[in-house]
Amino acid sequence: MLKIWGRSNSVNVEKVLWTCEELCIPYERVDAGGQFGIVNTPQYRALNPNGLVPTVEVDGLVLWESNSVVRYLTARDSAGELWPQDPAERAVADRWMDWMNTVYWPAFKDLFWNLVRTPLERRDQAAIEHSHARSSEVLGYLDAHLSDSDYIAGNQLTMGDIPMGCAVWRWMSLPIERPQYAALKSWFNRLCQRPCYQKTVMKPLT
Ligand SMILES: N[C@@H](CCC(=O)N[C@@H](CS)C(=O)NCC(=O)O)C(=O)O
Repeated sequence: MLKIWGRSNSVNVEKVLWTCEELCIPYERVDAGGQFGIVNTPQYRALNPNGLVPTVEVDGLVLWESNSVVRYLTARDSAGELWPQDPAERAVADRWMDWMNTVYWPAFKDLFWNLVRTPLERRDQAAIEHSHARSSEVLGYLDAHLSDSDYIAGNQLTMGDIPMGCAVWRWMSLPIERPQYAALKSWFNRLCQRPCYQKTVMKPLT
């Protein structure tokens, strides 16, 4: 059975959990990272030298980097559906998956960490404001992209929706002002209809 190490409130772990649920892949999850530790033990580092979550054991492989795990599982079990067969369509999905890790999350993480995981008296107001402004700006790029299609890589859910779907739940749940991004909101509402998204992503922020 697929084994996932990672606390369930990690955005990167959620990507894998949501994918497993969409594909009906049975899994065992072990709490690791954050308050659960484990990630600095020699045994864990032997699996994942980064000491980060998620780490996944499946098919005799040890995988890490959440987007790579999502790509592996969808290519294995969902070619032509969650994993687009068409290289051009797949490139669009890949692009927004990479964009989540390299542009959106770096822009957003200070806002999230300060408002959700930092006591009031220790919050960095300048970092909050900068992160709020920057994440609002870059989400406008995704909103513009979504004005042409129901999902990130066309008119059905693909792996391309998974990383930003996990991230956008956080953006929509924070007590902040949000620009009126109509296409982004409609896409988010579509995700919220999905039982697997409800189960793995739509949780109180911690
Ligand atoms: N690029 C990696 C990033 C992994 C990562 O930063 N994971 C965070 C949780 S979202 C982590 O392990 N933080 C340390 C911890 O939880 O102890 C991926 O996509 O898997």
